[in-house]
Amino acid sequence: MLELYHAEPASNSLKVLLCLKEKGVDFVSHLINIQAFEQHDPAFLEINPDGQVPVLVHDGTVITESTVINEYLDQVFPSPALRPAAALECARMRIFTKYVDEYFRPSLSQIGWQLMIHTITDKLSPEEFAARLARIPREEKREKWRIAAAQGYTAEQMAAWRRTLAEGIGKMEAALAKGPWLAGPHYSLADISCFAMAAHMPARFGDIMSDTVSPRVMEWHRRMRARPAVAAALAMPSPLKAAARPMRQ
Ligand SMILES: N[C@@H](CCC(=O)N[C@@H](CS)C(=O)NCC(=O)O)C(=O)O
Repeated sequence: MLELYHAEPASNSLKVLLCLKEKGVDFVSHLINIQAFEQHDPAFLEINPDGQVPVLVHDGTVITESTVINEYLDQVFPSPALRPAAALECARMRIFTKYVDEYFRPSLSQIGWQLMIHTITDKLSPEEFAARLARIPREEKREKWRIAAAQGYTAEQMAAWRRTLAEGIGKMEAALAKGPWLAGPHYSLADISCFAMAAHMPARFGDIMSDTVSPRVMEWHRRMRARPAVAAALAMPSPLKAAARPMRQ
């Protein structure tokens, strides 16, 4: 049996949902509401002591890290293949998934955190917030929550993270000049990783991703959204949409 603990269909959770939907395998979905801090509940920490989603549980065995989960799924459910058979194309795929994990996703996450954290913390008293912070197992996550909720990040930090996003979109634009998909001729985990991060960027970062600045990426984005698996993943339940709280700019 496959079970996925995930948040709304965005970022790392969307990455694994896209892979599962592409494979067409059945799984039990456990929606973890990050806005309600459910990822730090003791019952969830027993599954993943890092207090993060997504988490795959396959026949009782826990697998963490979205990129690793997707490679695992591709090995266990080989059809349709999402890792190119050719060595060079597979290397290009991994360069994208590594770039997303090391640079693109952390930058997007820091910016997103700054913009949305007050929609969460405004509902809590300082004491309640301190109690929430104390439950976060990872030091760097505790710091991220604490700084964003208190003084916020500096304009220089925000600008540097935005530059990384622009750099990533630039890398995608360059790759799509050479082939229909990011790693080359075949749809792969590179497309899945990048789309999971860029899915909502045209609406929120129009200066970085638009028909004017990144026409090939936008055309790819439309092709991605037209895939039934992508539409199905994006249609998964979302506590954020349900709450429909505006982000602070
Ligand atoms: N490297 C991990 C990162 C996981 C991660 O940061 N997940 C976020 C959601 S996209 C999360 O659980 N955040 C809540 C928290 O850390 O409190 C992966 O790729 O799976």
